Amino acid sequence: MKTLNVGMLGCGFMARTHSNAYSQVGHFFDVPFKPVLKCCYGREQDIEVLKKFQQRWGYEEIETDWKKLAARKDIDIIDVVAPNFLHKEMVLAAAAAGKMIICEKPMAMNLDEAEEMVAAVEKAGVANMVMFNYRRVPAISLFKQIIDEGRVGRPFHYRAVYNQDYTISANVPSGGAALWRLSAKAAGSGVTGDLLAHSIDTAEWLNGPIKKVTAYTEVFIKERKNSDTGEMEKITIDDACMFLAVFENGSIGTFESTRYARGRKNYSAMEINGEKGAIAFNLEEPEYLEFFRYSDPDTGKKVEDHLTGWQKILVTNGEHPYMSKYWVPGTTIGYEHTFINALADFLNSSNAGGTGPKFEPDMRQAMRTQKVCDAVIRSAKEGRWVEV
Ligand code: SOE
Repeated sequence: MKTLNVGMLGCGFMARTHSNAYSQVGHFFDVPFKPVLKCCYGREQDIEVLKKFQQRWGYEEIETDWKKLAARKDIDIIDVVAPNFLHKEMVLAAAAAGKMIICEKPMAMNLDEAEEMVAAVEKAGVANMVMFNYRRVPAISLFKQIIDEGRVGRPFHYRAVYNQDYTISANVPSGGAALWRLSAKAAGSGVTGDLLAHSIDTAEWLNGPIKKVTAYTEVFIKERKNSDTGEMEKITIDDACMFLAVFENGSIGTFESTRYARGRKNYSAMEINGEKGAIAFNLEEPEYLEFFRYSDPDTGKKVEDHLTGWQKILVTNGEHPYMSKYWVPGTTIGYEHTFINALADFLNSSNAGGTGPKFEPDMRQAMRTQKVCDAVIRSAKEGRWVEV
């Protein structure tokens, strides 16, 4: 089996999720590569964190200059898990060096950057993907399967919520290794790029392209202490964002995201309501999918009245997406498995030279989400509907 030498550009939270996926993928899936955790990158000032990360995950080497790592001849795949403002530069360098590329979401700070990245990977002809891991939650994959089987029929409504609560205190600083997500210079946008990007990716995957949006954003805490500089910094990213959407298929949607929803930690939920049925999911109970069957997709015959109601499906059977790769029916898997599933699909895909189907989303497809995010931010700024 071919080895796949991994160069990890980052050593924070997302680097942990991706490193775990490389370590685990061969335990559960047949993949044509044997990943080797070759080298991980971190900034010179984070050297102790980097060393600890290396030891914990078993990387052979460390590097404090990511450009050197991206150019190394013995590296096969570059994994971009650094703060958003570095994604473009890192992807461009990895593409120029002919590496396969995995990039965390949001792929870029804005659409212009995303376009440059797509041009670079396509010119270099390198396999690439953006890590929208939630598509690979088995219950969300089943959500898609049920829609594709025609069991929802004509869709009328789509709604998505992605809420957290970790920035409510004014004492939470911005910047630094952990909280760069609050700083516009490092993150580009707030909840729109960080959380709604997930909701938008899933929504367009399930319900097709969004045609136009109208948005409202809010910044609740206007200034925070930057932990890198020690100075107070003006907060300009969106702390909260709500938008209305019209889909190409004629259905209409609502999207809400905030980091000020007291009690909500990583609450991502979505629901679709159609003529023949409805489906609902929430990430706080990720092993369940709720399905409301109104009528048979083939005959159009309505379900008997006394049997009508929401069905809560425990998505752990071998016939459910991904589940045959894990344990036995009734036993659950978790957050980390969504990254393993995504990596397995990527390594087996035709993009990576495998025999499996084309991997989605690659950077070209993920650029759609960037386009919608940009339209949302523009709409909020200009107070009007924006076509995507
Ligand atoms: C933010 O807190 C965050 O870590 C996101 O950046 C991830 O994409 C999301 O999956 C979990 O929450």
